[in-house]
Amino acid sequence: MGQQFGRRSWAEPWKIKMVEPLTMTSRAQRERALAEAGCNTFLLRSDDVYIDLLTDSGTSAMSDRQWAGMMVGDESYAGSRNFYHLEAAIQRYYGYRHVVPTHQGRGAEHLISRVAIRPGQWVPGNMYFTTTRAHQEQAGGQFIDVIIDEAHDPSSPHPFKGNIDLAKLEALIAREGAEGIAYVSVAGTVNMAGGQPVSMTNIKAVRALCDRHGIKVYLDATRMAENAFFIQEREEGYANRPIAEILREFCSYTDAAWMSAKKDSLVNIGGWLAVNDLGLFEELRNLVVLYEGLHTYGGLAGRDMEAMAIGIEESLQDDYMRSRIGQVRYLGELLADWDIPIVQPVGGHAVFLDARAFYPHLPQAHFPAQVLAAELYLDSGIRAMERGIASAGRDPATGDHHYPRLELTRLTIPRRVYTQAHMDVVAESVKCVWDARGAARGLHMVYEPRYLRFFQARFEWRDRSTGSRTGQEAASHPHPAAEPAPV
Ligand code: PM9
Repeated sequence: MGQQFGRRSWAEPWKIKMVEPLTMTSRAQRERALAEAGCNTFLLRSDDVYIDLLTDSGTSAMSDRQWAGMMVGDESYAGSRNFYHLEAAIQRYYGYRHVVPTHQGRGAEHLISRVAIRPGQWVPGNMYFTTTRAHQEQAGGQFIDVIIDEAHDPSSPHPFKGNIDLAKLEALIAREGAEGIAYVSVAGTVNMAGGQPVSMTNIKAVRALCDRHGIKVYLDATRMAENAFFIQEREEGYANRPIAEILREFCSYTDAAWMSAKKDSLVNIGGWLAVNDLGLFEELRNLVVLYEGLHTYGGLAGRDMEAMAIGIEESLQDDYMRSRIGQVRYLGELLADWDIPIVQPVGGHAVFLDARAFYPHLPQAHFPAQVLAAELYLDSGIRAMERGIASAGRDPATGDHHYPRLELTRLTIPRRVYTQAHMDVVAESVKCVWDARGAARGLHMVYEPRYLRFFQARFEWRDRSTGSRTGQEAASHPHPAAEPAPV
């Protein structure tokens, strides 16, 4: 008790009004379900999942205010009042002048990539993201990673592992010229690095460098509210500034943003593009009608836009964000206390397990992070996601696998959904899988889709003693490397 004196814990600044039962399954049921899913957690039915940490995307619990907002949806085809509420919220909190709604983040990525990239141009960014890079490549661009080296090291304690390495960016500009660069693609926080933030100092320096060369800076704002929390916590001069103010200042150093509102903004569906340049806006507003819907709904119902407008405001409350990050950190600290290898520092939306450190006996081509997600599901019905070689896909030029330095399994925490007790259960299951790590065997891919393969790929277990594919599996499924998918 003495040790507890003076302690002040955080707690969620809300209480629970409605509950949704979870499904408990037996080990035998999970073995069957995982086999049917080709050992890919994306292919599991959610009814076979106990605690769902696949993603924080579209999985938030909405507030009573958001649900009330759903009831005042204006479903007019054109000029819905909910669009104007959304537009006003984005202008107020993110600070951009013009807004184009889209059905979700990748809808926005598609449009901005088509409009802003000329074939052959480079798109430097602070680590790739799967859908972002896919759209940049589809538009003829070539993504190039200019994040600081520390981001690729799971144990580096750097407080802003999402930062852009200015020397790398400058070298690229010197080599290719400003004309060869479509724009600088900055994401805050950086998903694939472990939800790691970008500092205000860094974005200001990127802005200054790009201004010298006349290059645009575009922001993936998907988890920028969480990024703003880390600036408040870690960067000098920001401790007493509200998250909302920090967010707006950060955005002010960028020319445009795209958003998957399914994350920060606490909604189940939605996205947007926001830009300052009128000419760019007109191009985007024209293109949206071809792919998403009219420029005042962009593939969304009026009620979705209303929930998003309210969610934006709720996502920027300081006490909410403290509990949001606090919950993720709580899980990370439980695991770190047991010396389980995770990406440090713990990021904004997830705890990332270091699958290389779990399974040093498995080569990366045997999909260790996929193995870890499968083992965790088998142990307890908890669903995680692979963020390693399967997610990284193939080089479109050579057809070879990308071999990312980070081979991670993501325990993604939905917002306002699970309790601290759920986090305890998750940590205990990870500990069981950690204790049994020596017995894990690898996987091989038996079906590889052309685009974003991690979503729908199928795997089979390798032979336990030799690590090789079994004769029957090898005969019925050609090795994927023999037939590179033309991404
Ligand atoms: N992120 C995630 O689970 C959902 C799909 S990929 C597994 O992390 C960023 C930084 C994202 C993101 C989606 C998108 C695309 C863009 N940028 O899913 O299309 O993390 O709304 O957004 C996912 P949409």
